[in-house]
Amino acid sequence: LSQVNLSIPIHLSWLQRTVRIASFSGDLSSLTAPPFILSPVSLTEFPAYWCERPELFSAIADAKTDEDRSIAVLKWFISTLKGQYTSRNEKMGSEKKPLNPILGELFYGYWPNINNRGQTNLVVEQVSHHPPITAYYIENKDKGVHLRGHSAQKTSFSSGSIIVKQIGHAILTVDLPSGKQENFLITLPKLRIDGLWYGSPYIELTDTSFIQSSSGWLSSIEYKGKGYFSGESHRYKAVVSPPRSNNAKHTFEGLWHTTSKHVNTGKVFTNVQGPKEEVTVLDVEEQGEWESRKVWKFVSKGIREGDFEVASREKSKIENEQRQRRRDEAAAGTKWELKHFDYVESDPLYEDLGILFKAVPPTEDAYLYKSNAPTIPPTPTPTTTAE
Ligand code: HCR
Repeated sequence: LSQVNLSIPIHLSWLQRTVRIASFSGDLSSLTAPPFILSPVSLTEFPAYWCERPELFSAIADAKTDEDRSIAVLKWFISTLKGQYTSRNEKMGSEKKPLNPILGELFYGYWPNINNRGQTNLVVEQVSHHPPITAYYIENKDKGVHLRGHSAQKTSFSSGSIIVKQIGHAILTVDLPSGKQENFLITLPKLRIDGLWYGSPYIELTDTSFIQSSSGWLSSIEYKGKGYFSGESHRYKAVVSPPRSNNAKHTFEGLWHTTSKHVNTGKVFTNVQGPKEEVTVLDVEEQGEWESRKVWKFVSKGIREGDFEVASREKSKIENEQRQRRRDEAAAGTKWELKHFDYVESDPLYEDLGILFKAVPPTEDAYLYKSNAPTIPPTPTPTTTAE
């Protein structure tokens, strides 16, 4: 995957085409990208970024008041941004085009219970291929915290950058000691992919995203990256306001990929410079045929080893098999059934919470988890010893 043998003209011709196609179709997943820009990882793995600091996810349950819970959710959310938006640059040198999941692709994983933080499980399913939509459910049952959401993207082009509007939202739910639940509607930031003309894409976040709690507390997060008034990469400012008030009680400011502070007290708020914890998954050989790393095994191997002929041949096999499946379904008059999620046209929690901060759009669809994932990690098969 090194970029050593790349000549500038290749970058330019591909990027010029990218830009033209992207601005027409709004779907980057349908682009045929040159090898140097390919990632060996499928988009179904991305929801794992939500929990690479599992102790911050579980700490949400330990907060004692509505106000503290809203701050704990904001702290966890800001601390996920580095993984979500800069980890390909860190691992592979620049942002890459992830593998475009097949319909029904699955990704299961977990973060083990260490230091009383409880175990957190992850279930991901590709619920649509065109447009690509990924649904996920992350749960720490021991602590009574879960997150459900879905993610799709709409792209456009502006002044040499690709603009990615994230479609979808997430709902985080905490079980309270009173037996009630508190819900948080999380909207997603807009992305700008810069660095295209240098053949070295990277992401900057733009605009504002929100976290609205059912308790009434609202966090508004403004992203002010490089090229904006701050001139510094990955800067944000978040204000947290009490119910029915436009006056911020807390302000947090800093860089989401390193550190930020609580402006009111000067204390450190987030610090993501330490190691994060990748999700644990079954060995690929033990995975089922629909599990992401099994599906893409040979394509990923080809990309990792720089054998793009193999990668492209294996990718075509998967795509042809998928086309045939869709033709068979059409001929039989059947429809692909989702395994772990039920589709709803309108998410009642999005509507109830969105109205409090005038969310745009006022209503959104959702994928509700069926609570039917396999045991993660699988219970070991009892071994019988011969007498
Ligand atoms: C836009 C993007 C695919 C979608 C990726 C998302 C939005 C997925 C949900 C995650 O929670 C957050 C996330 C982070 C990624 O950074 C983002 C990807 C960045 C690039 C990729 C394009 C489809 C590929 C563009 C190809 C070149 C120009 C890099």
